Amino acid sequence: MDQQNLYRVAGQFSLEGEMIEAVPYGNGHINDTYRITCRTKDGMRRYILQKMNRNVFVRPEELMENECGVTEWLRKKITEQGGDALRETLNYVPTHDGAPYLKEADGEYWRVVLFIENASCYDLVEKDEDFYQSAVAFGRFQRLLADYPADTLHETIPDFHNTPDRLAKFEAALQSDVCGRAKEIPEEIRFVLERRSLTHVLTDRLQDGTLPLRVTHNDTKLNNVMFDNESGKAICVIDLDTVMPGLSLYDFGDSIRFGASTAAEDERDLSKVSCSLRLFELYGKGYLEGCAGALTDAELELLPMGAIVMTFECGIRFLTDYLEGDHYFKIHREGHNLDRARTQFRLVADMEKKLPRMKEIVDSLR
Ligand code: ADP
Ligand code: GN1
Ligand code: MG
Repeated sequence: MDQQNLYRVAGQFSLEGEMIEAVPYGNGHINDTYRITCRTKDGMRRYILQKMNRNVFVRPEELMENECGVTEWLRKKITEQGGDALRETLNYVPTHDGAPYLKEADGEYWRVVLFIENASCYDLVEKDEDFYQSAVAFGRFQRLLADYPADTLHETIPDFHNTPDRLAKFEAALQSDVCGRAKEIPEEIRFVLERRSLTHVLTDRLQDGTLPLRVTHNDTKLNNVMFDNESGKAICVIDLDTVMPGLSLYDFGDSIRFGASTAAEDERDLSKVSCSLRLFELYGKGYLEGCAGALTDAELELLPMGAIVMTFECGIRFLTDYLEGDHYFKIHREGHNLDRARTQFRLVADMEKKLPRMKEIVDSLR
């Protein structure tokens, strides 16, 4: 997107001051994100401008209805508890017409949020303490939304964490093999098919009522939380596109998948990839604290399985996208989704070995 167009789009929102810069920003896999800088009378004002991914979110109006509802709720609770709602949740900036998002003539949808200043986002755990802080933040996020009217939330991506459905989609992609890539990846295919039964572990327990449905974030990777540069505390959970009814195990599991890995999600040297039990324990401790006693015995028991299933599911999704020609996740190199799938499967295999130890750790935290 060229600068002129970015300026034109951003100019339709109620920004303060004169726009002086628009640059691509962040490492998200889904939306097109830009940082906008404006010069004001007394300094600078920055914003995040995002083009919502229409391929992923087919009903952006519903997406924004969810996000406005959830952030309004959070703003109220944060303020009541003496927090700073301008930094501790997302704040949407309206268009000049007072709308929370912009629909362009070409059918694209855009939104603007206040840039959270003096805060950072991490793609890898640099300090153990950060991972612990992110756990407290995601646990607290869930607690703040515990009494949110879940029936008002739209399902922004149907079957998002329906792992058996993810497997079915993988099998369909394998069958069609539109890019002729299946022949290159026999080992990865075998890895998935050998573990079919794993996909049911959480959904079966949801269906039989063992696990409670909650309002969850559903995309709890480390770079979806912002840390205050001064206090080091995780202050704001971002990327609210997938806030929907779900399982606490989705949130816990996805955080472990991304943050407790000893390597990046797209690391090519698989010998570097493993699940750190130290980070698993740290996250578990923070998450239980953040949830403040809300988790049931059944949820606690299944936390380690949650990590395995979510990692497996994510690997299946990356591999499906690879087979289908990389049209879901943004890629930055040839074979990027395959590399990502391989790290996830390496993690699954490692977690399977470490499962008894992971269970002991959770028991020690209860
Ligand atoms: P995606 O769905 O593509 O992951 P995100 O909403 O997570 O998009 O945004 C991508 C990145 O942009 C984040 O990882 C973060 O680095 C940055 N970002 C998003 N919102 C803000 C914000 N309000 N303030 C500062 N940085 C932000
Ligand atoms: C995507 O949007 P982002 O980059 O935070 C994806 C997650 C995956 C993740 C893998 C809406 O997250 O589900 O787990 O990539 N988000 C969506 O890194 O599909
Ligand atoms: Mg994100």
